[in-house]
Amino acid sequence: MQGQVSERTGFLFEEAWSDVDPESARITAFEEARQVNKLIMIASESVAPPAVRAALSSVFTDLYAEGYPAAHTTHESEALIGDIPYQIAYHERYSDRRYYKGTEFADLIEALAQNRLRQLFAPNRYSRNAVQIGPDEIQANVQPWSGANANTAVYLALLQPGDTILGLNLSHGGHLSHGSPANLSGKIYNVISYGVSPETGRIDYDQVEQLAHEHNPRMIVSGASAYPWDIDFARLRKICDSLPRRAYLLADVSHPAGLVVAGLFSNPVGIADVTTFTTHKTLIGPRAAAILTTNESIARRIDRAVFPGLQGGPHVNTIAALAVAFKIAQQTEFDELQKTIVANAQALAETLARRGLTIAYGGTETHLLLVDVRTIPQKSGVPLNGDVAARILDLAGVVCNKNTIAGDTSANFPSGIRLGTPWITQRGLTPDDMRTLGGIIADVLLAIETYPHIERNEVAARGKIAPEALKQAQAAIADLIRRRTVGPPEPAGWPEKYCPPPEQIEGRKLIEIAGRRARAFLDEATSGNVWALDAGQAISVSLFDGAGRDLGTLGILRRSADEFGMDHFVVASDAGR
Ligand code: DSN
Repeated sequence: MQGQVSERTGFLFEEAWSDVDPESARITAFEEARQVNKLIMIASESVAPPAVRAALSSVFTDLYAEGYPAAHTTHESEALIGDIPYQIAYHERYSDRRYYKGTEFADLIEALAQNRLRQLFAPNRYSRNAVQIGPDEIQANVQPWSGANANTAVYLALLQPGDTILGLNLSHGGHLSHGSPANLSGKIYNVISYGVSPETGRIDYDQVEQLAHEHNPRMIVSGASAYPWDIDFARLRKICDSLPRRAYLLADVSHPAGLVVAGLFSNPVGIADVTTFTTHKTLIGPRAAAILTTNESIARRIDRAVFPGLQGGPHVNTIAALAVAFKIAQQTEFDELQKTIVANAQALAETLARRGLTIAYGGTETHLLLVDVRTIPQKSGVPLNGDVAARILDLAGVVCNKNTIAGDTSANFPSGIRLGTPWITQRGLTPDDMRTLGGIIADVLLAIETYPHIERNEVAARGKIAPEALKQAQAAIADLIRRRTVGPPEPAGWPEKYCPPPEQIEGRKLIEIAGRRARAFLDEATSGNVWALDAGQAISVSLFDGAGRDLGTLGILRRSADEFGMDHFVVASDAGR
């Protein structure tokens, strides 16, 4: 049936995904199972609701729509945007600002997304915000493909190459696109970094002020990727305004955007010249970004910088998904979700601190926290690093990322791990569950033993955990997921997902061990000279545990290498061991 013209539509390639491409469908099914069977605590990730995903795979993916919607639609009410006879009559008479025809509905979907976004971020939604700005005073661009693009477009709109910008140091929780030397922003502009005060664990606003007066930046970039506190945009605004040549203030609220919408994080709109954010973190939308400003002239420059300055055609399907996500974010349940996200992060931080772990920056008032794993005492004297900690937590069923914290010099082996609560809160976990989860995470982190390993003439810190401790944590996570989370049922085939269970022959378990390092592994792990085995040969070896206790004998048979050149061995062991 593959490649045949469909009788239904007359198109080619109309088969189901798993028929047209079983390989990619299978990989995706495993990813689906992973998302159900692990607790995902990557602070920048969340679950896009099915309606958002449906919009992403809608027919809007088929379009080119370079340009922007007709000017009149961008400030019309939602009811008028949805008045199709009126809109089409208008379009037929005046057309629009796009370079291609066929974009009349793309115009409407983009206008809808812009309209909803302006409503969501109007600071006067919440009385706690000092600035009173209504939706009509906000200009929104919803075309950036992602966060780094949004920030780059703002730089392109407002700066000249070589201009000085002030941004939060990457290792203190800043973002690549805020002036890291590895990013375009760090190559084109003269970057001065500010940091977090070791005394307060908060951004050192006095240092920002002092650096600003010393270097006269054209822009102060605020916002962070791995920093747990609210940001004082008003103070930064004052610093910008106090300079001889008033600096622009950019607020990148990618991480807390959902919290801003729910009134749980300061809203920079109307204080900062420009606000940027991604839409797939706490905002639980599709992978994309948006730019807001209350200044019309800046808005025009930003529109030109996004297109044609930086990007070509917008991803209209993503814009449709943004419209859906912004509708979802208008609901009171969304505000409740954001409140629980923060309460969960705080309960988790408290639990971990009670178990003696060091919470970097002293706590959290947002959706994320950082644990300084280097401070966990180690018998070997080799400090634990975030890379090893995150890898072992992943094996236990908790997915997080290694992260630099203030004072770190290596991004590969930083001192911290970052834990975020959006995804697990969406799955229904509560602050009570955080106490259980915090206990499991602490058990794992405290059970890791480091050891030194020589790598390229340097001592690298490796880590290991006793199998019993790991198994206990895996079982506790699985139990928590089963008992306490909502979401799709466990997909079939899990947990025998990656490899089949061992075969049994005459009371012995047969385990296949294969791969590039299979030979080195078996040689290292057992008493036999596995290197000397030819294909078809077998030996009997002994196996010892960490304390040198004899675990019994194993038979090892070397098989022929497979088509990829990987070694294959069959290991026969006593069942039950
Ligand atoms: N990489 C994202 C994060 O995890 O914070 C930011 O772009």
